Amino acid sequence: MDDPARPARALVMGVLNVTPDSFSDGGEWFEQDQAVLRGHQMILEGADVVDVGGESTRPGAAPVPVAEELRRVVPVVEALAPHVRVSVDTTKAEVAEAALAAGATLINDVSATLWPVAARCGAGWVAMHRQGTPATMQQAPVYDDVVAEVRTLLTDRADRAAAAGVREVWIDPGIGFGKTVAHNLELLAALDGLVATGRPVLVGTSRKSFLGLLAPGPDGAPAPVHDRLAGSLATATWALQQGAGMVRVHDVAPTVQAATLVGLVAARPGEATRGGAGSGGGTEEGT
Ligand code: HH2
Repeated sequence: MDDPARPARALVMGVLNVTPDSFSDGGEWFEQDQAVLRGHQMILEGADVVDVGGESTRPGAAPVPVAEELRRVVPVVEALAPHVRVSVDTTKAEVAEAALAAGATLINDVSATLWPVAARCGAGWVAMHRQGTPATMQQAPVYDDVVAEVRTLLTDRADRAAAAGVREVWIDPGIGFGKTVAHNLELLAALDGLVATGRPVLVGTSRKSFLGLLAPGPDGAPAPVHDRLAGSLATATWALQQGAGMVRVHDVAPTVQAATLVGLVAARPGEATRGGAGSGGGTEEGT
């Protein structure tokens, strides 16, 4: 471990939606000042990347015109980029280009089509898998083999991006994007197969609806969006343990804690059962 104050761990991408209608934080950071403050808060909480988005991708979300998306995203990117790595969550080439010019260095692309922009601008690129568009994607997602189809699409796009000259290419199975609960669970169970492709893997499960459906309250209703932290942390931890290089989350501080723990355990095979000499051992609060 190089720096004991900052142990090696996978990356945490904090979600910053400058939108009125995102599924879990819509309207919370729609004012630019509030968005920038939230970005700084996430930096203090340990976010490695802040992912700025100006268009919701939730099922049924209304499309946002380019000019409006630019208005939402660019000033926030400009304010945060001197302080943290910023990615732009967009499917529009114009918005990606403007955000890169404002200081972003990573395009988070849920359409998996913007690699030419990344190549032209020398930026990193995330290729996410989705079936359909926000208008239709959750109506009746169907796959013969969800794991194989997602892997094939992502490796194909990643290879094209690399051939076009993009040096940093992430792949993301797109949890919740045209997937049933069973599809999401299958993809999470098979994450090691995506990791084995050799591309760095990003996973976003944070607060998503399958977590609510899998954690119903006493009345049988799905857990509401702000009651999904346990599922978000459990699935982020699972993803990291399977070898994901980055998780995309709304709750940065607890995820950084979880990622740090995963990193510490992964770096010390055998130590846990030997009592952890030099690891701090127990504390006065107990073990
Ligand atoms: N999920 C959302 C948006 N962007 N990008 C990647 N790479 N992976 C994801 O899983 C992913 C993503 C949806 O979450 P959120 O941004 O909170 O909601 P909304 O799209 O409603 O703004």
